[in-house]
Amino acid sequence: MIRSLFRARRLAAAAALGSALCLAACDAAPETPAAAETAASIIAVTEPWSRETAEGQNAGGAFMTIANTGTAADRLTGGSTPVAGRVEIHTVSMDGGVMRMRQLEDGLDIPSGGEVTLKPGSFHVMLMDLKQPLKAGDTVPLMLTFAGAGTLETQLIVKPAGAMAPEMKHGEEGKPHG
Ligand SMILES: [Cu+2]
Repeated sequence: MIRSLFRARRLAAAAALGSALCLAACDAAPETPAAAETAASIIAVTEPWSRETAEGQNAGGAFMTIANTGTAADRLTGGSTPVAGRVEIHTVSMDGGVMRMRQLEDGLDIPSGGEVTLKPGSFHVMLMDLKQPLKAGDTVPLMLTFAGAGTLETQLIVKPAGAMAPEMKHGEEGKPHG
C-alpha cells in the first residue's frame, strides 16, 4: 500500500513535470470549447431592479430582462444576495380571480438566442427572508445562477414602492406585453 502510494506520487510528479513542459512548449493546446461559454459571455441582464419594501416585509421581487446569446438553451435556477436568506424563481398565475405566486422548482428556461422578461405580475426573482428593508435608491448585488452558464452578478436598482416595469411607465398598463 505504501509502495503504491509512492508510485502514485511519482506518477503525479511526472504528470506535473509534463504539464510544466507543456506550458512552455504547447501554449497552442486547444481549450475545451464548452469552458468558454461562461455566464458573463453568453447571458446579458438588462434593467435589473427591485421594489422598495416596507418595514417588516419579509420578501421582495426582483425584475430584469435576461437574454441568452449562447448556442444552447439555459435555465435560471436561483441565486443569492447579501440582503436575503434565500433566492427563489417565481411565476404568477390566476387562481379563481386571485393572483398567486408559485416557485418554479426547475427554474426558468432562457431559450438560445432568446430573452425572457421578469416583471411584476409575471416571472420574477423572489428575495426571501429579507434581512433589511429595500430602500428606494439603493443598489443591491444579486448573484444569479444558471444551470449551464454558471453564475452572473448583477446590481438591482431599488425603485419606489409604486414602480412598475420600465415599459409600463407611460400609461400602457392595459396593453398586453409581447
Ligand atoms: Cu414571488
